[in-house]
Amino acid sequence: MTQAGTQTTDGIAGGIAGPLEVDGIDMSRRLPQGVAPEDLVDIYRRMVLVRALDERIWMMNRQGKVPIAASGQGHEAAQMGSLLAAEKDGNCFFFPYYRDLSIKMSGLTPTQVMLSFMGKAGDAYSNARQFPLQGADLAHNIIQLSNVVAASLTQSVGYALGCRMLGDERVTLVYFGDGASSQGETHEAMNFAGVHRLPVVFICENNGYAISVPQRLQMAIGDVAGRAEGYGFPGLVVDGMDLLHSYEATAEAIAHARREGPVLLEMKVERLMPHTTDDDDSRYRPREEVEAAKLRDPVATLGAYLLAEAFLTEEQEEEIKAQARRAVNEATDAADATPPPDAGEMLKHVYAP
Ligand SMILES: Cc1ncc(C[n+]2csc(CCOP(=O)(O)OP(=O)(O)O)c2C)c(N)n1
Repeated sequence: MTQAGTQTTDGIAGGIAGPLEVDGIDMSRRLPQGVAPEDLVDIYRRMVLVRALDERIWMMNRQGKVPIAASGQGHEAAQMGSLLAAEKDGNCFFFPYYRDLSIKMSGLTPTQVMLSFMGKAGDAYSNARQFPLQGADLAHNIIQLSNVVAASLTQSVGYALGCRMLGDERVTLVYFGDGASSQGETHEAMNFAGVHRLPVVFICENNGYAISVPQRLQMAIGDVAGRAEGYGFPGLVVDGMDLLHSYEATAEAIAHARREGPVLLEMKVERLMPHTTDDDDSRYRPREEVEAAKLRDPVATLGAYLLAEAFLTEEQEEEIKAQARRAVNEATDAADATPPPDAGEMLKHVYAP
């Protein structure tokens, strides 16, 4: 793959990489080893469902039924590509952040997602005690204790150290934004992980904004990946709008992390929506910029690729979208009809009985 300005085909060395290319060939147009067309169709199906849910959640916020949500629209290829790599590896643990619906969907039904966003009884993460989908889904190796920016980085490094002490070969994947990469806790986490060569893949989903603050006002460098050098491990820039780039980079990073220690992947993505449902991005983001970003929509890009490669017919693609619409409608109705948690349960797990 890539390395410190040079490109090699035998794994990660150290430093900053350019776009993921091998001998000048754009890897996004070549099926990676171990990935079958059916894998990509399955991932596309999941991406379409996540997008449909994300859009519905936003709509339900406008109807007053979802208190707050952070959309993952534009981040799906980075999230799904990394998830596919982790699923194929089979021994990974996830510390996602609030924008990572694709990661959390790996263990949830659409109805469970809607229950959580609508604050209803049965929310699998915290039974509606917390921000939607915050807490833990240990059955699917996922922890996101809060949305305190960068807090999960130190937790993830501690988790990775614990795995090492227990002799478990598990690799920890921790996800965060570009803004989080400027936080002090990120420094502590990366420094500690670098010193102890811990098996952690740091995945920065760089959408260029921390709420309304553009990247140039939060750091004096162009690539977050460059920070890795200061901690003594490789940092790679990845086209996070491209599923195959994201998959390949993460697959190599997981192998490297298990063998030699941490890797920082900076997945360059686009935030297609405002920061959260509470935000009005027209106050700080030119509309032309958002429109241009939408032309690079990662879900549409993957769909077009699958059609062009004849991995999918137009009828099958239509059916995938129709299935997603049905699933989201059913999930919305089911969650809407579910009561909130029993008020008498509010203090459960908070105070000792
Ligand atoms: C420690 C802390 N400071 C501030 C906030 C408020 N806050 C929530 S999200 C956010 C921006 C984070 O931006 P970034 O890390 O780039 O992720 P993005 O939301 O763009 O995906 C901020 C400042 C917070 N949640 N935690």
